[in-house]
Amino acid sequence: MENPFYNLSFCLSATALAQLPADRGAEVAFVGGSNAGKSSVINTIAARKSLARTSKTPGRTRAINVFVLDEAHRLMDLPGFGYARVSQAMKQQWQQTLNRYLQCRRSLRGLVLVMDIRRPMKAFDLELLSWCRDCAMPVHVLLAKSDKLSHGRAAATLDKVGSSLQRFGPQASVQLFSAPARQGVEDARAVLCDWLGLPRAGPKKSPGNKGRDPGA
Ligand SMILES: Nc1nc2c(ncn2[C@@H]2O[C@H](COP(=O)(O)OP(=O)(O)O)[C@@H](O)[C@H]2O)c(=O)[nH]1
Ligand SMILES: [Mg+2]
Repeated sequence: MENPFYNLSFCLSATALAQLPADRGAEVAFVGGSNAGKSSVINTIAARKSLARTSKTPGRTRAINVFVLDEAHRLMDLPGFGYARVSQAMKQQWQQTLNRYLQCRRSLRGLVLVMDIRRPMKAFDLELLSWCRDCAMPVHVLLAKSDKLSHGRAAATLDKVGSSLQRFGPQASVQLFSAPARQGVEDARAVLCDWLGLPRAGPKKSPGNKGRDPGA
């Protein structure tokens, strides 16, 4: 079946919430530390090379990049947290913008939390997971760059993160992901399709998933 995300297109870069598209339909937000691999995940899910810009320099993105499938379905690439080389005041302003986005956006259906598999569950990640638990927001963790570890170490990290996720509620799940190896792409698409209310493409089984059955 056709990949429903192939038709994603860049819509706009918002530096303030007022610039976002009208709060209607359904959207999924991608969050995570700078350089974790968010843009690469979006490109891989869309099967497009440079839809979202990928960077070797952490902290470049200072805007919410909005990608649209159609009027009612969007993916939001949120600015990286953590290492952005900006002033303290600007960081605080961003934090407020993001908090407001997370708290007020009614079309937000779930968060994809991207972590570099070599540095998972940082302070920011834990904070976000707690927030998701407290407001019952679905969150799907991608342990990105899984190709950077051996299969054994990647599997062990998946198990470990899967167990730690249990205290963050039943709406939290995790899988491995690699952009160059195309690992976990179908599983990630299936989660997005479920959240966005789109028909799924591709196979239904998902051996790499822990904590949530996307077939349920
Ligand atoms: N080996 C490997 N490198 C990756 C992967 N995903 C991203 N990268 C690299 O990590 C860096 C940051 O990726 P990017 O997608 O820009 O991260 P973002 O800041 O979270 O959007 C870039 O140099 C990417 O090429 C992956 O799955 N495997
Ligand atoms: Mg990026």
